Amino acid sequence: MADYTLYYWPIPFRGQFVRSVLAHVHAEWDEKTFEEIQAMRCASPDEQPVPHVGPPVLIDRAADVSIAQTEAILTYLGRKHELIPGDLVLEAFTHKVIADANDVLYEMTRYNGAQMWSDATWADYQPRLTRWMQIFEDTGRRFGLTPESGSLLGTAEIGIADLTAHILWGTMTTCFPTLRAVLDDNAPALAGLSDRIGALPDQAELQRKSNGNEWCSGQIEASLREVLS
Ligand SMILES: N[C@@H](CCC(=O)N[C@@H](CS)C(=O)NCC(=O)O)C(=O)O
Repeated sequence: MADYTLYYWPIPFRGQFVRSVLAHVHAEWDEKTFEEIQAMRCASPDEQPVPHVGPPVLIDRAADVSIAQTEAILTYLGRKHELIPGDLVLEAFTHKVIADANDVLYEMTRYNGAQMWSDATWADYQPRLTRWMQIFEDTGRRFGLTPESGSLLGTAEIGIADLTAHILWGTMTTCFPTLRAVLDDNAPALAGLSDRIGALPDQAELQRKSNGNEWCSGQIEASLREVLS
């Protein structure tokens, strides 16, 4: 029996943050089919293993517990597998990094696909996107991160904050290669960290298994590709 079961669409986006941690701790997990995810998403809350609106949902089989919301799942895995520093401030910073990442996803998908990108709105957004990159960069720099070495929060080992930063920026710039130069210009230490994590065998294997260059899928991804072309 697998250690975990993940309900998430067969794309990276929010699910990849969870997969990245599972791969990092060498957990075994299985993933539900599109139809199974859809059925659970549409079930009435009192019939769901954990009441939720959208995936990811993670089931920890041994503990017989189901968790929804990306941040809650990452926190759970982080605590369970000792990937969140015990220090109160660094723990708070870990939550901040996850929340920042979720804000970036929300903005990049124009509020979970509620609106589509146009050339004008994409151009208007550029200062804010580069500011997000600089926010991650400056967070790392304050904890000693350089393009060649270090971690986002200055920990000796890679933790949830590092994996989150890597999946956010590394996956995004792999799926949309024209954004890589923007990342290099605005956040070279962050880019270096993401590359180092991406080169780890488990993370490289996860990336290889990804569904081509798809990121968030659907009309919003098409609209992103349009403005980036
Ligand atoms: N805040 C939630 C957002 C969950 C969410 O929006 N999931 C998307 C996929 S990334 C979904 O399929 N939502 C279906 C829906 O909102 O009906 C989280 O971070 O997990």
